[in-house]
Amino acid sequence: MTADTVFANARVATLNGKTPYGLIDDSAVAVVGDKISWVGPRTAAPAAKETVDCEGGLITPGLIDCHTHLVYGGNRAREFEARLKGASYEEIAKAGGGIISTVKATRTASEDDLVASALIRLDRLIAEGVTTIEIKSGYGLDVETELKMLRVARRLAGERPVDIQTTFLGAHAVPPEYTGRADAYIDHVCNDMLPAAKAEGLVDAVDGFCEGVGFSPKQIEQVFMKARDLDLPVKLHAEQLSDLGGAKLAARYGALSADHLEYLAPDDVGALADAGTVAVLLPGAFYYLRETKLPPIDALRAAGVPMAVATDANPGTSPMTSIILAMNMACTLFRLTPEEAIAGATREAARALGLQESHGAIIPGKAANLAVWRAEHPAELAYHIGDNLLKFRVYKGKI
Ligand code: DI6
Ligand code: FE
Repeated sequence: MTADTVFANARVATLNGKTPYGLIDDSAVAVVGDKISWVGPRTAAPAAKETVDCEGGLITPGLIDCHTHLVYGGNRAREFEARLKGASYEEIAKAGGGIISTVKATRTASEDDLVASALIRLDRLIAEGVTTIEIKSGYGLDVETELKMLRVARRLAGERPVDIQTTFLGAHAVPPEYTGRADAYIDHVCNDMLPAAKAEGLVDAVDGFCEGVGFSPKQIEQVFMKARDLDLPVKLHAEQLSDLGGAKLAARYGALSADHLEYLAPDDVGALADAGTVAVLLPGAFYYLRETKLPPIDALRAAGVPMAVATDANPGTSPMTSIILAMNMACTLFRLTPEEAIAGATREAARALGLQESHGAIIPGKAANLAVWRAEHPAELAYHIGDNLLKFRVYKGKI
């Protein structure tokens, strides 16, 4: 069959999971409609209506940022100052700052304001070859604002050529009007907020913050049970600042992912492996909080837990909009190999979103979302600091 477009004169890192990077030298990728139809040696490429010369560049799957809080009002530069003067993230949260200060700014922002500020951040990710991004709610913490955030996130997909997955994070923090009544707030999340978001068709997955400054495993389990009733997959911010056993709970509910995991006990790694839950590593937050406890990478690797890498783009703990820097930090700070870091922002990130059948690798039948780089070897993508080697991006078959 004649292809619509062949991207030729390239080295292709298919990330097919079979050989290192799934690398094919002197190769081409063919596209029909919005799907990849063929990949292989250039000389065997099918006929095409159009051929694009990649000038010897490197083709990878379009990058996937599988954990972000991209939609929010305001910023937390003053909190950054306070932390540099010695206040801890948890102290600031307990004093009503932190997440709650972003909640206040997000509640007062209009939908258009939130779209405009998120687009600036989204454009930075797109400029680095990102073609799929997950965006969480969690700075509304009331029905109206949680729905507003999710609507804004969905609207972004109409503003730019990018796939957006939305995650409901009502259980992110206790809002001021529920101070001292966390259980009552969780009831509100389960009985009102999540059903309303689901009814509007705004939810692809359900997340929570299982932490001393967030919610207990028992409270998170209420939310997970509700998600199960509503037939929604779950994921969890687990073991970021302390070990409450969140990852085990997530695994018990067959979570798509458990995220952060700095304080994960090596004994709990097996539960993630058995459940097929992806470990999403967020080195930007580790760096920004000057954390010193490393996630148990060797144990995760040895158990065969899939590892994804994401920005955690958020105003408090990771004001970062570079997936390339996240891949670099995953190598320098967490000692991932460049191959693991790149798989972490493509194939394994797709798995963390439940999109492994359709996204994250250059395999016929998958979405024709590609990134073409001014690079000879994929390790170059994780090697630079502050350099962006992107030549161009292909989304649904189109440059
Ligand atoms: N963990 C994080 O790193 C972000 N949320 C979470 O549960 C931080 C959110 C914030 O501080 O605004
Ligand atoms: Fe997060």
